[in-house]
Amino acid sequence: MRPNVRVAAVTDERRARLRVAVSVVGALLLLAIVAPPASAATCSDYSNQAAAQRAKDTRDGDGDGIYCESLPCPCLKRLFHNARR
Ligand SMILES: [Ca+2]
Repeated sequence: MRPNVRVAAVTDERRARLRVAVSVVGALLLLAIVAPPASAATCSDYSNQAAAQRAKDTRDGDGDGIYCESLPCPCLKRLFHNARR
């Protein structure tokens, strides 16, 4: 009887380790999906709107395709809008 109890304990321990491993992998996958890309910049990384527009790596809050609208010119806003029309 003793060997069977020992085998059962080892199996439970392996299951517990497997659950932990699956949980860790799941958490890492969730982070990879939810986390913003590491290369994302902020508007403060650029000295003017044109530079931010060329890079296109900042967040465009209103989704109009024009990045960092509050930055000073030179600007590419006009060129961008003319190109879309
Ligand atoms: Ca915008």
